[in-house]
Amino acid sequence: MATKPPKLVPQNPVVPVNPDTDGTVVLERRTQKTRPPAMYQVVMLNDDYTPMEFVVIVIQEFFGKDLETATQIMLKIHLDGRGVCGVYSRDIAVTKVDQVLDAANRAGHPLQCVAEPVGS
Ligand code: TYC
Repeated sequence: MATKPPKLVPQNPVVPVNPDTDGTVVLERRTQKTRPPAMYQVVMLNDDYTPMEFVVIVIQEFFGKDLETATQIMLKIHLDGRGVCGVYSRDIAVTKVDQVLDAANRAGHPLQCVAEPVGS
């Protein structure tokens, strides 16, 4: 008759107990887990060909500015080479850029704009 191998009895792992804490575990509460979403500015770039009137209309249409504010932003871009049209969460900013580029392409103007993280 074959002899059975001895049964293996599962053992609890041996964890050394820190005598200072007597095995007590302290869970720390996290004070802040989430950060507000990064914000992106939609920056419009100057060029020599897009009519000023078209830029003013685009800024009013897609960035919700009134005529005076849109004109000021357009002139700033014209003089400085670039200007911020608005600040949004990333998805909204990317959508604004798409809308502007689409409108410019349809009208045959080379107008460019980009979304960039605020503070970069
Ligand atoms: N510089 C253009 C012109 O003189 C006007 C312009 C302004 C073009 C702003 C692009 O983002 C722009 N007609």
